Amino acid sequence: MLIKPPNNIPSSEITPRSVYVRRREILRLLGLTASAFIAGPRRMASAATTHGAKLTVTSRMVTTPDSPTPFDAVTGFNNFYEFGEDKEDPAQNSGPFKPSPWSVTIDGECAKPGTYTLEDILKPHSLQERVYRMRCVEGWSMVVPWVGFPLGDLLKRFQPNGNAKFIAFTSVIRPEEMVGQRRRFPAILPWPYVEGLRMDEATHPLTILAVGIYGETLPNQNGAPLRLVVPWKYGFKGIKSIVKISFVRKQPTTTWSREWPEAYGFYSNVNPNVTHPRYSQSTERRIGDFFRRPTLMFNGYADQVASMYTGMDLRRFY
Ligand SMILES: Nc1nc2c(c(=O)[nH]1)N[C@H]1C(S)=C(S)[C@@H](COP(=O)(O)O)O[C@H]1N2
Ligand SMILES: [Mo]
Repeated sequence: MLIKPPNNIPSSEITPRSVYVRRREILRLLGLTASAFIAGPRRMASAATTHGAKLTVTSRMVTTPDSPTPFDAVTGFNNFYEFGEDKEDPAQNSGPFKPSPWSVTIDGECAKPGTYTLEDILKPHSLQERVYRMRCVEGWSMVVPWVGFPLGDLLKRFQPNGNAKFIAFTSVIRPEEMVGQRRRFPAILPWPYVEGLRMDEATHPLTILAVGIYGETLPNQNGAPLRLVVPWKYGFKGIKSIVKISFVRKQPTTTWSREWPEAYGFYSNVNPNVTHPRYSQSTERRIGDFFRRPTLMFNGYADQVASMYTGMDLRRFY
């Protein structure tokens, strides 16, 4: 059971999340940025990530002329609150997590619901490399060479019916292996982490399930063994360590819109024109760069995805 503090504790006695977050922002603004961390010897030592098994990749799609963010940054600077709130926590704390064996439950509005082993989930799909720009709502961005396959190809196999309008995703709950899930009073987030996509977004050819980065199986901190990647949306839509994929009728709840609905909507499309109460969305800092660069509409993927949102007020449906 998740126990939250009663609402009548005076706010002076508890540290609101915004204060924790602000403290980290201040550190970052003081120059303790990811690039600074990664350049430092202490950081190098703690960021050393065990390499995964080599994956066989059959094709490659590069969607940006920018070079990929170095492996040590992609694996050393992460958000994965199940392993803690700070960017270096996932790399440091995810060692005890065991992504194998793994199974995924497919349920809801489809002809073939069931619980499948990861091997069964992956068997019919050939793996592709997809080099995507990624943009976190906090203002940093990366270029990541993912290895995966289109989510739409997987969804088809389970034969969704006409009621399947959205896909809901659920992450694993394993407090024994995930130190961030053991925190109480208050819990870091309500577990499990959940996300969702509209059916057309889920089946868009750019939307992939990833099993690797840099030609190797995913490190734990990046969402082993299976995570979502939707490059025109903010990073938090890319739910990690997925255990359930549900075909649903109604727009599902998502972790961050439940936490702070004014800041995080269901769509969460990268949009420099929609302001966020804490982080600027108009520019971003590519990890490894010194200067910020403008953030592009739909993270630069407008040509491929804008038509899905024709006629929608994207300030209202943020
Ligand atoms: N289960 C789970 N998935 C998650 C998160 C999380 O805390 N828990 N963080 C999200 C956020 S905020 C970001 S920016 C991306 C980061 O993915 P990366 O570490 O592979 O760059 O994962 C997303 N997926
Ligand atoms: Mo994020």
